[in-house]
Amino acid sequence: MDYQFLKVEHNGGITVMKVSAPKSLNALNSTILKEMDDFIDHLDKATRVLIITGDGEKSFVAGADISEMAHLNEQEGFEFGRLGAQVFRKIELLPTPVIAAVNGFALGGGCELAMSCDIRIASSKAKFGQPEVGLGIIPGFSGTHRLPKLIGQGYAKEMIYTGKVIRADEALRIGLVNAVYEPEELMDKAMEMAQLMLKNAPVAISLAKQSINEGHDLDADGAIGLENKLFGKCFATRDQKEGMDAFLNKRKADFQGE
Ligand code: CO8
Repeated sequence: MDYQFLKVEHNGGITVMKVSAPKSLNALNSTILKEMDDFIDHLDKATRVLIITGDGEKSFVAGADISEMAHLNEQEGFEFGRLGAQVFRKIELLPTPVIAAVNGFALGGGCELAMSCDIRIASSKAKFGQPEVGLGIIPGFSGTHRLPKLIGQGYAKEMIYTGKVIRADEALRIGLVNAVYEPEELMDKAMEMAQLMLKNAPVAISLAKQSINEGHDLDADGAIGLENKLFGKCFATRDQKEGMDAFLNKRKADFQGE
């Protein structure tokens, strides 16, 4: 399907989705959020890794669209927030791994989009922040939930209360991103990481993702029990038979994702 604000490319099992609204530095309006929702719902079955990035050289996503939010009332604000939060939750729950390649501004809803992905890597020019309180609102696409989970309450509260914008090296230091690369290297590095994932068993990666995501919200016994159940499930897959047979016979595994 063709989208007005998303550019989608498929490359082997890797799909790249670029947010593309150059006039507003890729700020998210409700049309873009609905397009993303549709894109996630219809994600090509052949996709084994999704990379999300921003179009252009300056911005990943410069937040939710302030011109759209400016005149919302309480109910409309609630609904706009819910739309973004639901789309980002769908991204988080995708069975495939999702890499955010943060190529520039990741502010407000942009930082929240990156946080709904499994892994964030950034260009040295990227800038991160949750500047919402400066606009009289709070992070509304699940930033108050995900930021403290990722970087701890102290740093999250500092970022959210001050609204300050931090550089990529600071984002690396506090664990908001995994790695920082020169801007021209960023997409190659994202593809390289995706290629490493493609070598492995897709169902096992999905189950590992489920175990990490769901286990995080459980107590120790619950999380260990969940992992145990999902570990058992691996033995019902062909990929487990294939992976172990390949190892024992000193050949390369040919995983089918079954
Ligand atoms: N929304 C709408 N338009 C935007 C946005 C945005 N978030 N960001 C940039 N733009 C527009 C600018 O208005 C400008 O448009 P125009 O050319 O028509 O004047 C164009 O993009 C280029 O921007 P600048 O000229 O400002 O470019 P600079 O390089 O000078 O500055 C910045 C870049 C620093 C990124 C600056 O544009 C900026 O501060 N943008 C706003 C960043 C921001 O505050 N983001 C958070 C928004 S709030 C949010 O995301 C809340 C999420 C939860 C919502 C819950 C809903 C209830």
